[in-house]
Amino acid sequence: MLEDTSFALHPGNEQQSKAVIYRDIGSVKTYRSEDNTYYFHCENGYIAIQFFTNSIVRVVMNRTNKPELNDSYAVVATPEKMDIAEETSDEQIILKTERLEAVIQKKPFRLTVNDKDSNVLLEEGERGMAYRENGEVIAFKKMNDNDHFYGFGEKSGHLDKRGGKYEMWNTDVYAPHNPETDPLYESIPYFMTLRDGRAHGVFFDNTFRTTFDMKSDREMYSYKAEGGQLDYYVMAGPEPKSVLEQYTHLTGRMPLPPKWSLGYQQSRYSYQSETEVREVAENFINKNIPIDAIHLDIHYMNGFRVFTFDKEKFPNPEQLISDLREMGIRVVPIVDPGVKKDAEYAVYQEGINQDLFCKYMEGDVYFGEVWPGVSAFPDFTDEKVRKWWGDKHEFYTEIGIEGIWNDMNEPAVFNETKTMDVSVMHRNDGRPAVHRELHNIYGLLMGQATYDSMKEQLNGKRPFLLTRAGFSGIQRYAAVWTGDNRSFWEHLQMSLPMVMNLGLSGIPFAGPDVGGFAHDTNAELLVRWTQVGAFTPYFRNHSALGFRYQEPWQFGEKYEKIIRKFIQMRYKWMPQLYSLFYHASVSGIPVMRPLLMEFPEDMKTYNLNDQFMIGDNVIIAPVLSPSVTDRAVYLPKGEWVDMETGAGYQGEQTHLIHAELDQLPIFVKRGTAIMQTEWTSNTDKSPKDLNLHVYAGENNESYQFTFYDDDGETFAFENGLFLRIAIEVKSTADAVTVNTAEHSGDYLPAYDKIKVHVHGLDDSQEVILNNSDNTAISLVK
Ligand code: MIG
Repeated sequence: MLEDTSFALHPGNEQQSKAVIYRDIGSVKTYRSEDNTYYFHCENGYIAIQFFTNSIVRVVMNRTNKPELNDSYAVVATPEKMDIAEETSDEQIILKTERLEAVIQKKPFRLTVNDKDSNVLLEEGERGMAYRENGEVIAFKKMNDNDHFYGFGEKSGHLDKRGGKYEMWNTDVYAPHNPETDPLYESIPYFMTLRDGRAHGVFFDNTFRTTFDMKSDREMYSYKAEGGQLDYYVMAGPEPKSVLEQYTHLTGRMPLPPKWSLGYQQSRYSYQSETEVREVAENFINKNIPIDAIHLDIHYMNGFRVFTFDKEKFPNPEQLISDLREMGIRVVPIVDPGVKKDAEYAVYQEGINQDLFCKYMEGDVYFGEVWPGVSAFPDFTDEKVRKWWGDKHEFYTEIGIEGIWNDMNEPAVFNETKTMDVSVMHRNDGRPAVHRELHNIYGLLMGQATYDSMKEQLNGKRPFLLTRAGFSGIQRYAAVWTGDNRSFWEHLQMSLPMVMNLGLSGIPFAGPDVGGFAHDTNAELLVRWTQVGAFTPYFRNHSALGFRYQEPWQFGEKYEKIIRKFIQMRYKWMPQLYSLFYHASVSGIPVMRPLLMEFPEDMKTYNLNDQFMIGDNVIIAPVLSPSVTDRAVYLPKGEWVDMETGAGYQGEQTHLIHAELDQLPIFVKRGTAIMQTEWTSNTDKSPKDLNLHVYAGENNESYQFTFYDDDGETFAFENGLFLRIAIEVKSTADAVTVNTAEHSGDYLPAYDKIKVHVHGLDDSQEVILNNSDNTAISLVK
């Protein structure tokens, strides 16, 4: 109790902070190379430097043995063949690829990584790579005055992570997410440094509890882990976008999600019966509010047993699901990992009889308390268990379910430590290891088990998975929602940098609970949050038991009307958003971007928390505070148009923008274009026409955007059933030219024309449309 009062700051508490003594790796004794890898035997341990691609180099320190290079859960790429130039002298060894160079000083071992022009990316000083006898491994790097840090996955606080200390240990945090609340549910031990317009990345591939200290020392930062190897990758950039491409080359990219998962989703902890779910669905239809999915939280189950339905409240789930499906709505049930200890429950019986649960070394099953009461936990580190768990999902897919929501997969357990006993011994596909080592990948492997099996079961349809916990690579399986936020304006504010940093961490499909999960939301907050949600990659309204319901109509006509407008707006933007999701799936470059991603030269964008971009030409500047109808908007280089008013604004300036409660400031860059359509009540319905909105400029620059579409629900696009149109816009003093020269793919959409709307045309400008000949789609003015 007293810890919550000023007593916590008792003057007697002050302690001299003792400097921790690390053992430095020491000088190089011998070294040799093998393919792309250089092995160094140093005085106090071993180091390997492995060139992965021309622009990615991996560094591994092992205290006692030759580094192990083949046991990552996160990395899916393999090293490429390349030429490495070597220069050696008594003092140093220089290794060069086309895009970067590693300079190794031998006495003691110190590593500098430079780009191809010898600009320093990562540099060691007095301290380098080191460890402690307790197993801790650490890397110290010089911090430049102009370094700004991003990424680190799901963190509270501001966009620029300089000056903070971040821990990776997947944790269920219901307590309010404050600026210093850390860690949260996801562990992405990765960051990007932006320095004077150039970017590089570091991925620390270690599943133990890791800590990134970007705060304690002004000249140095460090990253460390409680155990394992010091194993990290340096990505050369130099643009923020190329860092993302490099990082997702290593850890994989989001598969193209089904279109419906980009639509609006409604959730509640919990809709308690079929009747209630049907009512919610009907309300959306009757009120002309588009919707694509309704989520079922834990009350659908029989006593919270996974893979069951409560027979009284959900007597006919198959009927419910097919009826909703006819209305264009999918049902997404929650699946938690905990399996109730119940001798009469088949899933538990199978788990015990087939030996599938997490156990102690001595053979006892680990039990922990979660919703169903005392429960056992599948050991997802075992191939056999992943298969079993995945197969269990036939229970859902057989009745028409295409989306699953994984919660509590940190794993969360109701006890002091909030998780499983760290001494539980996981099977780990034949290389047993304790939970302390594998905790952070529990959610990732549950995701893998779920996604892979659903993909098999859905006969060619794309599955959708939503997860709370994850590790680097989770984007290969799931979208991420940011857990238990609250209905606070501060949490709306914080959701922007949080989702932007998730995007910078390779996870483009993310979003917060719109409206806030815990606490009672209010009309104004729900409206402003829905405006933001319409543009966050993942768009779901969810709220908690015991608090106000927050479906779009809960605050009366006036607010319902505004909320409807913005959910409909989401659907108008669907062609543009889907194209951006496609781009993210092939490049890793996120849909929702901080401005610094497009304007890395502009320091004003380095910590811009309250604005974001959709793609490379649209800036969203939402109102994020109560009673506010005017806000400052910073517009970077270029000329910008307010989409609603048509007013033009000069870039590299801050403008005061007015936005009533029913308005969301959106700016499009002149000389560019966006693809929209009329809204539909869900993504099943194909739009009749597409609308290409071109914003005339006079800059003589040409703008390119690849529009992408396909059937939205199968993998047929992998066999050529897609439509790709290279759109080119060029504005000069006397003409705006729109060209769709290049079409590819065999997908034939329901629409056959693209209406071109040119905004802000000058009297002296004419519009020239250059249609491609070989297309079923024509451009019309
Ligand atoms: O806190 O399943 O973050 O979205 O509604 C209880 C009940 C466990 C936590 C999730 C939340 C979900 C809730 N769950």
